[in-house]
Amino acid sequence: TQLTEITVALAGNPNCGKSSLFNALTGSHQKVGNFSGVTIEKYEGYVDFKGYRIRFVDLPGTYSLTAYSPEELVTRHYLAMEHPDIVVNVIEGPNLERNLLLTTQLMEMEVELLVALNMYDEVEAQGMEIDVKQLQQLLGCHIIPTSAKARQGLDRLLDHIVRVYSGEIQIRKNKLAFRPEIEDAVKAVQAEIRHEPALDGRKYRWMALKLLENDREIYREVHQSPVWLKIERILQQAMETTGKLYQADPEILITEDRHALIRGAMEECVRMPEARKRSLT
Ligand code: GDP
Ligand code: K
Repeated sequence: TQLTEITVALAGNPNCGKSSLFNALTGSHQKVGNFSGVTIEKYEGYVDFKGYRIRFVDLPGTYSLTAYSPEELVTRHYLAMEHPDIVVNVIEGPNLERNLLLTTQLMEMEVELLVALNMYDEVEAQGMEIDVKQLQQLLGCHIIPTSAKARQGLDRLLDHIVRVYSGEIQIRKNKLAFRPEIEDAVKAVQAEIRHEPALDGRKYRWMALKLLENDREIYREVHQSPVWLKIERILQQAMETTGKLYQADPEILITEDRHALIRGAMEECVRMPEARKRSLT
């Protein structure tokens, strides 16, 4: 019998335990190739689970999704163009705060997101307390504590992948909302991108956001299109508005708003052990 296939991309910071998790999940069913056009290795593997063949693609480790490194470009290109069914964001639990920067950017890409809160054994060993339920609410995605090393949480992760794919479980998706002046500009640019037939089916909101961040790769894609003149005017206008109100460009404010969400999440959902609190001050 033919199994239904689910394609799952693994995304995470370097050293979050992504390849350990990939190995633990796929065992011997692996092959290695290259991402198209670059020398970055592409590990793929699968596991059969509850009547599905779950195919994993291990994306390069990245801290962010800007256009500044080949790893980041490969990762976001894969997410924007290959449309995996689900993205599992592997997070290094003990370094939650730093890892959440990538999470916010995956939220912006509006992918079907699951979080594997990895190295949960270390989280517990350090006495760090994470309110997983509350964090789920804030991020708008399911979070499954895992330990790739101790092979814990793996079946639960696979089970969530199947249930999210089949629509059995859903969670209100949180669009990361930026301050109103940014949101207004995003909406205006997004509407222009939508009018461009050459960009049909693309992630309009994400591209708009990237243009506000002066992303050179998305700029290269859009600047020769007939809608560019209008977009350029909107971007100019946004710069003037935020300059007056905040003495800063949209690019800076977008970064600030991401960090504000992360700070809020850390304050609401995480209690550090006394020893680590002391070492941070
Ligand atoms: P990658 O760079 O994200 O692929 O990370 P690796 O899979 O290479 O893991 C980085 C390090 O973390 C290795 O030393 C792993 O053995 C270790 N590691 C991975 N997962 C876990 C885990 O769940 N718990 C603990 N304690 N260590 C882990
Ligand atoms: K590695």
